[in-house]
Amino acid sequence: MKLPQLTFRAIRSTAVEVPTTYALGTSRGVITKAPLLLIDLETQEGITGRSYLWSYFPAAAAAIAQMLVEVARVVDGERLAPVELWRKLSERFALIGVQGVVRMAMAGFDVAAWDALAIAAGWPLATLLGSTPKRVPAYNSCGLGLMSPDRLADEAEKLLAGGFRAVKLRLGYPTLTEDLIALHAVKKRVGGEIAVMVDYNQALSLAQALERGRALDQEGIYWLEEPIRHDDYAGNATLVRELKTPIQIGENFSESDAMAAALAAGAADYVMPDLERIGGVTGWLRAAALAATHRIEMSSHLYPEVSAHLLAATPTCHFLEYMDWADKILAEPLKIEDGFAVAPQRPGNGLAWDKKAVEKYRIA
Ligand code: SMN
Ligand code: MG
Repeated sequence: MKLPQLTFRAIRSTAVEVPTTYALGTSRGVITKAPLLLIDLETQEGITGRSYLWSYFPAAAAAIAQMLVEVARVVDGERLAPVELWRKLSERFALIGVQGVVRMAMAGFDVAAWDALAIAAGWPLATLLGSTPKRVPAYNSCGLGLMSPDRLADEAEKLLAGGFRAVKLRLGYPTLTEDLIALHAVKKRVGGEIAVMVDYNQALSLAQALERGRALDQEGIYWLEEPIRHDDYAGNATLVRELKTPIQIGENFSESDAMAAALAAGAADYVMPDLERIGGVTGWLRAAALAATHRIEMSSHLYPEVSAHLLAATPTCHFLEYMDWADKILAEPLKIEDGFAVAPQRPGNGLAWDKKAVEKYRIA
């Protein structure tokens, strides 16, 4: 078989704002709508690769779209070789810095480029990466924001539909007592067989995290996510040493360099890189190699559709974070079977837009 040779032609992006099924109250604000930038990468050979980026707020989608215009200028007419183009883009953007919207745009480009290559090869992305689409354990992360104990319990029960065996609860109430009330409400309703992860979104000081963490050590939670500033590696290493509960960080790793520094500092028991921050598929593969070398279990953050392929090719695959934010604009949303995510067998990463829905939710 002839290997796919593709040449970059153009990139198009469309911003949509999709209402979320569940409001997600984190310690850092409430999410009720997901602004997504949908990316179509066209090649001269007529194959289109796709990706989407969660842009946090609508104005950022416009900024990323502008950066994609710059990305397209740099890779104009180039052979679609994502690793090589990541290097080229990193060099070109070294002065502004491969951070923030610059890195997000690069990641969106990279994911779409890998998709185009997999489609041209006629293989699912997981297969192109040397694995095969397979069942990946998933936890339902769609809801369980900060709210009253009754509503938490009801929502936790709903989130188990689809056979999920694990859910994630957001904590960071003003007091430890309120954190424990929320946790107990969820655990009582879902029962002891269901794993409960908890996420503080960096709300605590180190002293608070030690105090609340010691209390949570008695509660049998599955992991304690981002209790303190994500980049305080010394502080996180203290928590790893002092607490029984595994410390989970990684959604804020900026490229695999940040993950290497965190692991060198002993700042995590588990890691969960985010596709748009770690550097797309190219960045994910570097992070996966690092996690394998450190024998540390690796989960995903958001982007469940592409992450299902990537985790299938991750030696220390742990959990997929399931979020349904993109379901409303996808022709074929990711399937969950008995609590496992199953990457589709069709060529590419499986992303295709529901054109009618895209028009409905379009903001730019
Ligand atoms: C989170 C981060 C960003 C958006 C929504 C939720 C949270 C998670 O930290 O890990 O799911
Ligand atoms: Mg988190």
